[in-house]
Amino acid sequence: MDLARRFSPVLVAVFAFIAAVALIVAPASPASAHDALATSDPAADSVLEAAPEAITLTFTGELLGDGGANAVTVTAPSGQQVQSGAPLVEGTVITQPIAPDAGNGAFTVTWRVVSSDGHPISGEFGYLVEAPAVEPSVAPEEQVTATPSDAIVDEASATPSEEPEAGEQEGGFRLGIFGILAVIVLVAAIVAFVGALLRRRARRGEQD
Ligand SMILES: [Cu+2]
Repeated sequence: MDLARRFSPVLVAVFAFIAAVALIVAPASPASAHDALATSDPAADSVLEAAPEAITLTFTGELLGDGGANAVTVTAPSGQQVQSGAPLVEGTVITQPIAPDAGNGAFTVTWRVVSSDGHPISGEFGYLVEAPAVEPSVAPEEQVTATPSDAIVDEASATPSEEPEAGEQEGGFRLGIFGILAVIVLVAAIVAFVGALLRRRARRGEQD
């Protein structure tokens, strides 16, 4: 009993130190485990000679949820959304069919999916469709110069994806709280440890 009372502050200090280390290390791993878009078909900023039948996005981790939790919208140059039906989710891949008569021009793909760690991630990219005109009177060279590919680059850079930044901020804020907690626990651990040492030294002094 006396022994337990003497060593309990040391044990508390040791457990507090372990808890502090756990608090520092633990929140860092889920924050860095966010999945990302690995590849897409069509690729970002690509120029296509035919309108795609679907948008296929491949992520670095398995997607959670069904078509309701994960969404892909495709916006035509007119501003009209041309995605057709719900997306199909299979492991790391989500496929979103597109209406067949989407036409030419700069399209914007906006996606929002549930990462394998349960957090939503989102992003946006563009692609350009330059299908040859049906009329044979138009020269192919004219078509290329008539639709500058700069438009799609401007659109991609002008509308940065805000969602991932918000997620990073959230992660940073959470890390901040855990960091403060960890420092408090660490300080408490040091105080308890030093206190225990001083008490032991004082007792030894009494005995000598
Ligand atoms: Cu996450």
